[in-house]
Amino acid sequence: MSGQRTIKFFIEKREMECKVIGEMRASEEVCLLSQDDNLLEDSYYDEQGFGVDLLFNTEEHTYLKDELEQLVKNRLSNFTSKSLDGFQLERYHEFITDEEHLIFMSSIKSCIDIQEFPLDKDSIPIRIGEIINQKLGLSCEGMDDREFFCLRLVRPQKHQDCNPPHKDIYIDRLRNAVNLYIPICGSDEHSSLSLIEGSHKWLESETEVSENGVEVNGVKYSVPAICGTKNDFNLSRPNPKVGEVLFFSPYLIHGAGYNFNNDITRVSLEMRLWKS
Ligand SMILES: O=C(O)CCC(=O)C(=O)O
Ligand SMILES: [Fe+2]
Repeated sequence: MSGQRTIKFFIEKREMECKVIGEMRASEEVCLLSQDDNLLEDSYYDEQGFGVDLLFNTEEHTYLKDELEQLVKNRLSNFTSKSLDGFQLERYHEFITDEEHLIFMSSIKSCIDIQEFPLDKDSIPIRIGEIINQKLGLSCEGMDDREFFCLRLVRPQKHQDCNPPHKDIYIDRLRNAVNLYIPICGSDEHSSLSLIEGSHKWLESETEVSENGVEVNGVKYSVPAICGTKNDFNLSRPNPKVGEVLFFSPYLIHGAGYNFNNDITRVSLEMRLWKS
């Protein structure tokens, strides 16, 4: 099926609509997770597909935020026409126009080299590995062992800043991993990443999936969108607090982390770990 249509789902009981333009693809009666590494299988979190736990103390979090603020400010100076005096991450949306934001985001889409990560990068796979009982690392063969982290800046009330509900694993190189969502600022019950508990174990035939390159609310995405489910299409927001991490299976339906706040940008880090 092709053409334009409106998909509907709920985020914490709030009804959302997205305009989707693109082809749908056939889906099989198979659970993709059962063919790959399930990094949560030896943990308490296997059934729900995600968990929240402590990652940084207050001092580490403050340092991380300050350093990322400086990193964004330095990079932003090449993209925005506005003065960056008094720049703060949570006020990012005041320092950039719509057009400049989309260009800036596509410039950091391929993510930032791990050398620029402000804290000890190796402590992260160790800590998550302890929680889920795995030996983990930041590098993956499918990515030429390149190690990186990604930054997400989601402006308030701008629905084009967010990806639609999706599973990362439709992109081959993102399979076999565990994903991390690390809140930096502005991440709360109205803006943090949403997901469908347990959906990592659904059969493909239980969802309606678009082809790659689908357009959602006027923006093209490289990852296919989940456009419908046979089960309830209800997403929830686990809402990790400052200093915590949300770790989740990339086979889980997630995304649609719209920022419903009025005046604060949500900034979060995205990292992926694989078996090492
Ligand atoms: O933070 C978001 O809104 C999206 C994150 C995401 O899709 C991911 O980490 O794979
Ligand atoms: Fe994702």
